[in-house]
Amino acid sequence: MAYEYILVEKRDRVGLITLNRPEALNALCAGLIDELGQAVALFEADDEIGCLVVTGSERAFAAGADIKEMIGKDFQQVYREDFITDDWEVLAKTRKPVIAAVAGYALGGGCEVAMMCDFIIAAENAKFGQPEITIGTIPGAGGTQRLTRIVGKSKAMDMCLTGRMMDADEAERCGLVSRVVPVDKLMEEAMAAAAKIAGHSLPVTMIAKESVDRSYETTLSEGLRFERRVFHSTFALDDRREGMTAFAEKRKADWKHR
Ligand code: CO8
Repeated sequence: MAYEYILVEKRDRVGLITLNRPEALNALCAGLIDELGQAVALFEADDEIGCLVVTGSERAFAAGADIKEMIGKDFQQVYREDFITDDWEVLAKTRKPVIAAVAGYALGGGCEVAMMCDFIIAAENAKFGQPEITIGTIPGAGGTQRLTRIVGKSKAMDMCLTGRMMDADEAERCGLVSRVVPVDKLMEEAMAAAAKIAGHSLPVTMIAKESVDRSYETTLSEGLRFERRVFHSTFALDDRREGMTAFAEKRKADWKHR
């Protein structure tokens, strides 16, 4: 499929999506979001893919929603359109794991898209921020909600009210990113992590992701109950028997479901 704003590639069992609108620092125009949704849906349905990676350029993961596209909109229009429709949530809804590999700016909607992924690997030059307040609005795709759950109230308030950027080290300290690597190692690290994930049993991987995600939506006791039930459900899979047998026989597991 030919895309205008993204590049899409399959490497082994990893689906790589590169945001590719360099003239606007990958600002997330409607066309880009639409294409991102299409690419994610195709990888989600593709049995040869076990993990996705979303990245941008060395200069920018994405500098936010496209401000120029938003200038002319009024309340009536954004409300009726439910602007930032479900198209924007496509990464958050994907059942296969998604890694965000972030170099450069991840601002506004860019930071929000990164947070929709399952975890973020950042290059040393990454800069995260929710600068919407500086252009007279507020985050609209998770910047006040996901960010607060990830980094806590104080840091989220700081980011959303001042509009300042945080660098990769600060992002790692507060748990926004899982690892920080040199810029020239970002893709190697992200693709290796994705390949490792894609090398596991796919249903077990999806169950693990669903269980972690559940912790954001429920109480601890309900979450623990959910975890135990889905843990039990892995015992219905050939892959659970194969994984444990392979360990006992000191050999590599030969997964049936990938
Ligand atoms: N939208 C549109 N164009 C942009 C954006 C953007 N968010 N960011 C950068 N660009 C464009 C610039 O206009 C410029 O284009 P041109 O060359 O035609 O003038 C080009 O990209 C390069 O940018 P700069 O010249 O500004 O580059 P600098 O290196 O000087 O600065 C910055 C880089 C600091 C990243 C700067 O570009 C900047 O501040 N960008 C805007 C950041 C921002 O405010 N982002 C938040 C946007 S609002 C938002 O995301 C709300 C999300 C709500 C959910 C989604 C709803 C759809």
